[in-house]
Amino acid sequence: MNMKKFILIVITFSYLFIQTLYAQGEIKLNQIGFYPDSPKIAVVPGDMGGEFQVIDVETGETVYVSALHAPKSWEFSGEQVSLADFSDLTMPGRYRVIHETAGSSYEFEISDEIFRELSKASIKAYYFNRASTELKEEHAGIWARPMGHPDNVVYIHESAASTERPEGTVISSPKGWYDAGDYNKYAVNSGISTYTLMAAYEHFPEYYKQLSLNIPESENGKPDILDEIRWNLDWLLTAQDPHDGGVYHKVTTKNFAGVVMPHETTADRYAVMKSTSGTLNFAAVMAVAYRIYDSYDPIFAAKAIAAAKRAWDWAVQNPEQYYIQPPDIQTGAYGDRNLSDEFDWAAAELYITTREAKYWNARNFHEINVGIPSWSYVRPLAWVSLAHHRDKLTAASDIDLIEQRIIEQGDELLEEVQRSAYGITMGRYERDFVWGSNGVIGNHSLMLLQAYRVTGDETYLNAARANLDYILGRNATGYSFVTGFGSKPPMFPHHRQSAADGNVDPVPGFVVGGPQPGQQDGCEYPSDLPATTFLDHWCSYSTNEVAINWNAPLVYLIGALEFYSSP
Ligand SMILES: [Ca+2]
Ligand SMILES: [Ca+2]
Ligand SMILES: [Ca+2]
Repeated sequence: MNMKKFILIVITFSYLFIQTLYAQGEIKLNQIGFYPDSPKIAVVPGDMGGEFQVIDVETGETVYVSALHAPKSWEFSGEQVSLADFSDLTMPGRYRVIHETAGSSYEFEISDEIFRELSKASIKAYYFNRASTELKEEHAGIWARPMGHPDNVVYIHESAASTERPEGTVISSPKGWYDAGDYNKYAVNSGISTYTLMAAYEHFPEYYKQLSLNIPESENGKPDILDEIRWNLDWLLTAQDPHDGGVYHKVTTKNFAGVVMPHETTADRYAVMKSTSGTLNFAAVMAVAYRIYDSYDPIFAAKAIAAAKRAWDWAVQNPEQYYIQPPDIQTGAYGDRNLSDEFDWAAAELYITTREAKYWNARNFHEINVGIPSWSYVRPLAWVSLAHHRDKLTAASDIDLIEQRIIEQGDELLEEVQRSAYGITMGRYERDFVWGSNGVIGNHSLMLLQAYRVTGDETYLNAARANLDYILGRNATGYSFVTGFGSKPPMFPHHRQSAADGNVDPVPGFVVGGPQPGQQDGCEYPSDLPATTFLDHWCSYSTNEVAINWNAPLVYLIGALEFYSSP
């Protein structure tokens, strides 16, 4: 036996020894890894104390040893945990964290561009959810599928009937993204989702201009993220009634489809009720679209801003047309009885784009706070856009106010990071562990990143990085919550295509809803606690569904980290 072979065998054995001695995944960390210069934290369960080691998995050598932090308890998972901080380890490579009593983490990597593939996949998830098109193998690989929902025949529902478009009128409303695990299209949830992707581009255009997603538009010379967003904007434009500017709340079947592929559903599709909430979301998004698309497609951009103004005018005329689910429609309602935040957001975007003081003056920005964005609470998005454009606004606005609001929100979130046993923001607000909790932490991160952008203080950036660590494995469930990424990703998301396609691996790049104690689906859960009530099962639509509004802040977060961490 030559020496080389001998060494290889020794390495293999020591590696296998490490693998068998320590249960993998007991120590929780980001299962993809870390940038060389970013903080690196693992969470060790229990209160055993002592030292932890970082092992190079190729050589089997211990490359870092340090003491665990003092244990803290985390009420959301009913655990005591200690943080293991190995931020000083900056050498690129593949590693594992071990502790002699607690066990081992999964393997992870330290590298530049560590989240580049995840960044692409999180955007490409939208491509996989495109309505009205075939997904070809050259773009979709094993997830190729025939076209579903052409939506060139959509009936005006009784609730949406008008003089010009009586009940049963046929309109064409193709394209758009399927909202979630289901196959319907909702103006309200499209609002925050499409906005957040556009904000990612608006804030980091240099990063996205070079990011190729291998989608059908990859060779057209325009940024692929803009091509992907456009697929939904094209649909959204068709959801506006050209006769009055009001926007249909949704394009939907009457009931949810079974567990079938898109092309296997044939139920009629309806445009349902114009709503103030849908119309204001539309106004905000189309106002942003003008800014994003004007240099690539000025004709489209002009159409978008004109549509935004008409939508705003309709909403001002119809300020309380709250969505009411008609008795024969069973799909998602996205009902919202407080539209002051939608008015604030649409006003802010129209003001930024048009520079007309009347939009700023339509609302009282000095009297409103920030908060965390969600589909029903979009006021923070106004502050995000105002902060990005603050140096170019007219005298009508107030730069100091905008910066102050963003920093206050960032500081509120940092307080929780310092208190938290897991070193993250989850738990700051009573409703953090709610349906779509992974969207919540994504939106916490979005707001932290705005505070970083305003101040340059890396404490905010590092808190956002910690939140991504949570999504990718540094959490009490031990899962990486993104399909296709990490050592223990969800395999059975509540996503009809993934469940019906015959592939073992689910469609990649989707973050699942995440833990929350509601158990609205009646599945059998291993826990009742907020941070551990999670089930990787089709049954669990309350913790394991996917949705366009949960992926969007993840896209933003990863893109921002890749942008700021470029060497
Ligand atoms: Ca392109
Ligand atoms: Ca609202
Ligand atoms: Ca499958």
